[in-house]
Amino acid sequence: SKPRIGVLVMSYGTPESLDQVEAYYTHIRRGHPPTPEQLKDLTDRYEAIVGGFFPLRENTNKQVQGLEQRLNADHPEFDFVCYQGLKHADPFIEDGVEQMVKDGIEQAVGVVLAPHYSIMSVGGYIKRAQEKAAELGLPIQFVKSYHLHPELIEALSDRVSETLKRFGDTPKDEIRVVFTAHSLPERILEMKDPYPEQLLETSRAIAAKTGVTNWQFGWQSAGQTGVPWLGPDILDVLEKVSTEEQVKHVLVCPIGFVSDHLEVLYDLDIEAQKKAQGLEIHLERTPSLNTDPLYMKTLSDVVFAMCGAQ
Ligand code: FEC
Repeated sequence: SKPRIGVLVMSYGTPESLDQVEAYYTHIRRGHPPTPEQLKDLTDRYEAIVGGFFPLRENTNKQVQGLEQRLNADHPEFDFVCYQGLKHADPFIEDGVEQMVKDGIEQAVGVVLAPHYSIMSVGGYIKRAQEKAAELGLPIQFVKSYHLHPELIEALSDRVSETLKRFGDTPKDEIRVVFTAHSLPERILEMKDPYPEQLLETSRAIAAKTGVTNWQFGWQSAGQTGVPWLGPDILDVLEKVSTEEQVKHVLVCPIGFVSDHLEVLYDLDIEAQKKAQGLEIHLERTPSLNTDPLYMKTLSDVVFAMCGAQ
């Protein structure tokens, strides 16, 4: 029979229903329950987004299925079985590892549905999976980042080029392209974290491939934790380019995210859109990757590359 390889596909996770938002939020806050105001604020944001309350769950399910199909089609000499492991919701990362062991998996690869490595993001997923796998004696290798994979750059560049067409006759150099990703606390800079530089590398690669010269990077979705987070925030970017440079057209491309979820559907499509309207900016956003075949190919490649590593 063919060698069987377990693939732990890790992603952020989302609540399954509105009454689970509190438990989810408490988990994100490392066991500290939110105040009633914080909980209401988050619940309101979930209620405001289109495409159902928790599109991330369905999108992640589809990505995991898509990756499994793609891996088995690309490498028929192996039997790939994908398992989900979520950071803040059921099934948790540890559950996914445990399930692999229960199913008799003896060789595994872990990958995160986020292209850029930070010790605070992808590093956290890997640490938890590694610890559980070590406890259960499962050999596992990890993909750390894939932010310059040619198929990923192609998929994102296609989206930028396509979405630029929504600005009609506006000359390309009058449209400011803003690449964004989730902000993190500023202390990652002291840790020499690769996250900011990897994000700039992705941005430069897309700009080069699409011939976009009028671009910049901006952060989004910073938390309110009482410590400084990386900036400038996208809302401040909009304000600044409007008042200081009279920019009237902005295309946001959230390169740090691969799926439709709260941070895209609320933070960009509702919050940033409202800010742009107030400034009379025409704002568009590139569509999320979701199960784009080029993204599935990217994941299949980087997972397969780690199979030889053990
Ligand atoms: O659609 C959904 O249900 C979930 C959307 C979602 C994604 C996501 C991705 C990232 N986060 C990252 C870092 C942090 C840090 C904190 C933090 C807090 C939240 C809260 C919600 C939330 N995040 Fe998230 N994140 C998503 C959702 N995130 C909700 C809590 C309320 C709020 O602050 O808005 C701060 C934790 C703390 O309080 O100490 C840090 C990073 C990513 C991108 C990489 C990845 O996907 O893992 C980094 C999707």
